[in-house]
Amino acid sequence: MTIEFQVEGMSCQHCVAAVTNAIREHDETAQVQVDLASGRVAVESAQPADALKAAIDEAGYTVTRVTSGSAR
Ligand SMILES: [Cu+2]
Repeated sequence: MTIEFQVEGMSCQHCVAAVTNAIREHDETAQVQVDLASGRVAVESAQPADALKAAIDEAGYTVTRVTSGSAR
């Protein structure tokens, strides 16, 4: 399933890596795509959106919106 997060607080590639790693720590098989300019993080994962959101929160970033897409 593809889950899209709108994330606040990412300002550079370090933040992109931090968010990516936080998600990967939770699900090492997750595909993570971060668009720094828009703050959009697309995650391909079988994990529940809530758990992935919590991982992003714990990394110190704010998730303002979660959109779950259909399975690919
Ligand atoms: Cu940064």
